[in-house]
Amino acid sequence: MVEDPKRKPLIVLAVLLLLSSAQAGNTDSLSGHRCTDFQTANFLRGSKLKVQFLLFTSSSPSCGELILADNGIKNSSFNSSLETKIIIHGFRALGTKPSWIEGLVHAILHTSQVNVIAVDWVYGSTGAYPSAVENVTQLALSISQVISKLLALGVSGTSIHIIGVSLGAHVGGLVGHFHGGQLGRITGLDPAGPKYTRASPEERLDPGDALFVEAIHTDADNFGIRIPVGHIDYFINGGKDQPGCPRFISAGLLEQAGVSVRKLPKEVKVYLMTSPSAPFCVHHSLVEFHLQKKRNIVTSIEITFCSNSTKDTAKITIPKHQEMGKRLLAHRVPLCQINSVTLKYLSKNQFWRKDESFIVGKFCAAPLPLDSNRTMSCLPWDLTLPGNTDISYELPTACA
Ligand SMILES: *[C@@H]1O[C@H](CO)[C@@H](O)[C@H](O)[C@H]1NC(C)=O
Ligand SMILES: *[C@@H]1O[C@H](CO)[C@@H](O)[C@H](O)[C@H]1NC(C)=O
Ligand SMILES: *[C@@H]1O[C@H](CO)[C@@H](O)[C@H](O)[C@H]1NC(C)=O
Ligand SMILES: *[C@@H]1O[C@H](CO)[C@@H](O)[C@H](O)[C@H]1NC(C)=O
Ligand SMILES: CC(=O)N[C@H]1CO[C@H](CO)[C@@H](O)[C@@H]1O
Repeated sequence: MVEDPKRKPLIVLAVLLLLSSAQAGNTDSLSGHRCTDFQTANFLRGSKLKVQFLLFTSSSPSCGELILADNGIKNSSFNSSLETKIIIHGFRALGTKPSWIEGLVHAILHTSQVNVIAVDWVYGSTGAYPSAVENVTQLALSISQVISKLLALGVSGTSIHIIGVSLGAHVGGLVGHFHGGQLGRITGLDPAGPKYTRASPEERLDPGDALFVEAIHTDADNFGIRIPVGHIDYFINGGKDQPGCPRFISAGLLEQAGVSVRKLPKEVKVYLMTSPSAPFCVHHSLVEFHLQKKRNIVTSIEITFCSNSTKDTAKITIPKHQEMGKRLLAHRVPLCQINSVTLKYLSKNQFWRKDESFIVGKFCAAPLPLDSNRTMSCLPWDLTLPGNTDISYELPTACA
């Protein structure tokens, strides 16, 4: 191979950079081990996968402990009686460390006593998106090997939670697949769309990859996948562009999104909403309407939650030939402060086609996140809703 002389200075510079970053590692005073940071692959894109596993614990949340192959985990601060969260980043066009890693690690360690392992595959993830995708299988195998070592130490599979961002979400799916879908939980944060929307479930994140799989979609109109891939899929603000958006969803939210592994919901799409200004959070309830009789046209029902000072509305759409429709309703006060619900059947009376003048059915609601065994509360009778008329019911809930 003929070496391009113009590339030499670049390579020398890259080696110098690598050396200097290796020496820049500071030592953590608590545990005495050297802190390791993510690699930077600007000049050597696509060369080799070079995966690094960095362990973070609550005693040193800012100091990554490099887990070396072989005996690395045994001789580290890894605590096998705690749960383990494995963070996998996605495509890094410029080969740089993801800016959100530190924030996410800190947020997780702030709320819970766990082992956090950040997977650095910056090298394999640079350059062109398709070549990053080509590295995914090998990366997933490396991560699986580390997990197998954890399992050999007596760690239970259910205590492992993979958090994968974008392309990393599908890597998490593959890892879960390699472990027979028996790992505890996979959270896909904005699972990548390109090359995955039409992939088979084996190739992408799907509900079979762990006991509980959830996905949070925030960019479904661009790089994110549009199809549901988990047991629960949250489509934040419709899943596309975010209002005045915080760049990342806080691990607090992740914890709260937890739904019991014991009683898995069927695959649900949840459209999650945030308010455009801090503190971003609103309260959410799942609202459902069950028709007494299926209809051969689409049925739309407007639901409004009223408190003393607020009114918040969502529209339930029941597809034709189906019995039930559900929707996420975002409300500004907790459900216990909602004192009535107004239902309005939006009938489309057109002179050439007369819609039925009323529908009969049942209304149910539950605050989110669902508790382990929280079931929906339903209004205890069949409701008759005339077309385009507000019908209000008291909700006898009170704050505990
Ligand atoms: C174990 O870790 C300690 C401190 O991090 C280090 O000094 C020691 O050499 C390691 N032992 C082995 C066998 O790797
Ligand atoms: C591991 O975590 C458990 C539970 O928090 C704790 O009781 C124990 O002391 C930890 N072990 C070590 C070696 O830090
Ligand atoms: C709503 O108004 C009623 C009547 O004024 C009052 O009794 C109740 O405490 C208010 N509820 C809240 C949550 O403010
Ligand atoms: C949830 O289920 C457990 C055991 O199945 C039961 O003891 C508990 O009371 C239930 N909690 C609620 C809120 O229903
Ligand atoms: C380890 C490995 O498979 N690396 C590959 C990542 O993708 C680039 C681009 O396709 C390849 O050149 C590497 O060999």
